[in-house]
Amino acid sequence: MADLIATYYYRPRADTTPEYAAQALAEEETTGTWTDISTTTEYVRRLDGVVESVEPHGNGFLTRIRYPAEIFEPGNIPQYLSVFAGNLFGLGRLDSVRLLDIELPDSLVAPFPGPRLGMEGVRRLVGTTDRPHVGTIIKPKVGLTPKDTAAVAYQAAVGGVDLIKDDETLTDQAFCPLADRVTEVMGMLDKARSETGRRVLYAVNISTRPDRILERAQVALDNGANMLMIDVLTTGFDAIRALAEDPSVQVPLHIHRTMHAAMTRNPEHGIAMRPFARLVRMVGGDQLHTGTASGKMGHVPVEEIVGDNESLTCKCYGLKSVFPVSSGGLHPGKVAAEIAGLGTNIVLQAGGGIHGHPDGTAAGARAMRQAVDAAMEGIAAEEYAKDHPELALAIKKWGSSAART
Ligand code: CAP
Ligand code: MG
Repeated sequence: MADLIATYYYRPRADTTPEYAAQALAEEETTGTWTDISTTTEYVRRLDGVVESVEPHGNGFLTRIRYPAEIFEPGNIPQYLSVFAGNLFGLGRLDSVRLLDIELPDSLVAPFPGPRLGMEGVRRLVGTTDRPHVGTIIKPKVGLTPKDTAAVAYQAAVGGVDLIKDDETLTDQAFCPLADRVTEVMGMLDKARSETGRRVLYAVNISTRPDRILERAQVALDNGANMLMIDVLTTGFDAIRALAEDPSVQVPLHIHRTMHAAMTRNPEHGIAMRPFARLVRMVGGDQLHTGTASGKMGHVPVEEIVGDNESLTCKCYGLKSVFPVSSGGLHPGKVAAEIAGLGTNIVLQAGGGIHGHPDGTAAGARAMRQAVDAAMEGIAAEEYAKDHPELALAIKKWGSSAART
């Protein structure tokens, strides 16, 4: 397949047939416009978008549009997005339209680096083979000093997390300068490692203007960072690419997707997570948030998240896998539901679900690890909690159910 196929769900305007609407979409994104024009010379026709199919689906229709590969500038993601995720969302002929997925030809993926470490590389760094990783987010989201941030990180590390991350709104504010934060946190993680023997990754949020992302990454790395975090939708796909392609950046990249729900949440209109997941894998993210089976932002069906995660881990384009991250409203009582829904190749992250534990952060981390151990051994959490007090206290506070938060 040499061309790019995009799949859309859509509802045509009342006065428009589904076929006409699909054709209007294909023309708008390739060689046409709202009316016929006299300037389209015959040789341009090779770039026409083609409606491959239209079929009823739910309240509307599905269409697959073939975009000739030649219309794309290889390696230029802003231009790719302008084609398959551009003007079409505003077309009046469609009452609603949602980009569901993109199938790219090898020629349009080849220019991209893909993940440097990938899921397998992150597992090797931490020393795991098949269990889910447990992560936490420093909470409160913003406000702590570097030293207090490090103190929270230390408690999470000795409690057993594999990963600690900044929250999506913490970057390099005056109340917690990035360089100081990295120095303090890494110092405390070294202390934890001397006591536990375990390496814990700390994803420092370096999100900033793309032309300064490498400079900020260097500041983090110079202060000992062993992982970098980028908010992909607010920072840009090519900021990740710049890091993945730079030989001085040899640490894994944790990709947060804040702002995604403005596009992914509405099942009738917007952009599903899957196209974003495919682009993040291409530009080199090693881990990516894709949602929870049972958490607080549960607006996407679990089977859709499973498919999104498969787009991160499938053997395709010769790219390494990306570690899917399940995060948002999770706590130890939800671990079994997450694993049942999303499997074990997952990073289970809990912020409030660790720092809100009645006995504090370290106990919250222990409770998460105990919940993972229970699920991996096929033992119900309530049963396992009978001789694991930290898990018992978490279940007493938050319960243990698959019901979304
Ligand atoms: C979770 C979180 C994450 C969201 C991201 C938050 O904290 O730190 O950013 O989960 O959502 O700020 O809400 P809690 P997604 O564990 O305390 O909920 O992964 O869907 O992008
Ligand atoms: Mg957050």
